[in-house]
Amino acid sequence: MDASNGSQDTEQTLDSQVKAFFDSAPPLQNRNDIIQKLNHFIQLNSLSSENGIGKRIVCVTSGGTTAPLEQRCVRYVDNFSSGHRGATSTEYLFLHLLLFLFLSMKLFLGYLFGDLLEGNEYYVAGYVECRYFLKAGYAVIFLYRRGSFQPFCRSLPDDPLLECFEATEGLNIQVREAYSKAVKTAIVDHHAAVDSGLLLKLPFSTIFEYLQMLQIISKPMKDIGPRAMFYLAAAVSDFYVPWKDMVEHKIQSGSHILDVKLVPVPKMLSVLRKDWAPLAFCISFKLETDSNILLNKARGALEKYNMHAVVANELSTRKEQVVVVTIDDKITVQRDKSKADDDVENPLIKLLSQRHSAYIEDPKRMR
Ligand code: PAZ
Repeated sequence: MDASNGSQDTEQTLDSQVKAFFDSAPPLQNRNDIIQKLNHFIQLNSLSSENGIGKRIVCVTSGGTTAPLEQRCVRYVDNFSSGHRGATSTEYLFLHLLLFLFLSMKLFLGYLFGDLLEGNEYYVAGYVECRYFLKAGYAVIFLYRRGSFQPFCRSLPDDPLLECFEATEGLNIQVREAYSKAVKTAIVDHHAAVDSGLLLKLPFSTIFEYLQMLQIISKPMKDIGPRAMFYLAAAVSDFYVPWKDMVEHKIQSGSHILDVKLVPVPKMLSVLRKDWAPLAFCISFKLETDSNILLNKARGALEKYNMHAVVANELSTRKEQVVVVTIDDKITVQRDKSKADDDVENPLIKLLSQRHSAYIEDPKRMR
């Protein structure tokens, strides 16, 4: 068999594995609702631009998928991911945007009260800055694991309702002083992002839900070409029990051995890149616990799935440092340790959004 036949066979195997996965997956309960919200979101953000081209839209995936062991699921295989990476990255994707809104206001005021303020200079400066931040701003589809970290809510304690609020003597509810800043940020920034149509949050739990939703999202994302970005930080199950092989009822504890056969999840990153949204800018993540193999594995994923970049991270240092692996670069990105509240996602998003800009200008140059 020659090499081309070999790769055709592999593609056919992958295609049939993908088909088998989706054919046997339990249908998404709120499929139509998701499609409707998504289309509305993408339409809104595709139109809203000063040059008529539309905003960049990123799908951030966050948290871990579960692999159920029973159809009426009581037990499942899970992984450690907290969703911190996805939630934090989303905030930094917006940071540019909040600045943009601020500058828009400045622009508007400059226009109205140009003479009273600093005249045309003020207006022109605002306009130039606006254009810059419009370029950097993203609308975000946040595909997240139910119960994982949420954008703008990272500083809240584990049990926010009970820990952040207290009853006064008159039985009114008030925010505890210690949490007033965190609560204000969570409410104001989160609602501002959602209400202005710039943040769409879609929750998943199982690997079946996650992959069906990713496929649904990629359809309208395909239409916006290189302005679409996938930032795939979710920890996706490598193995699962196909729905048709799964027992219906709770597995009984009588036997000494739990005999469950898990099979590999089809490699959807290839399908996303090749078929679902071939022009989108695609970033995947690679996590390892052994730093000696991390960069080779990341490089392998970059080539195998034809990603534009793979972010390599090691479990114990993942909040301090990551390495962005591209076809011709390995860039170490670190949190600014001199600032207590800096996150590694701050320089990471800056770098990736610059790379995305270069890609939009010339998609062929970057692959
Ligand atoms: O969710 P979190 O902040 O606790 O961890 C983030 C992460 C390590 C899951 C992410 O950076 C990552 O590497 N995701 C891909 C994991 C993988 O499948 O290799």
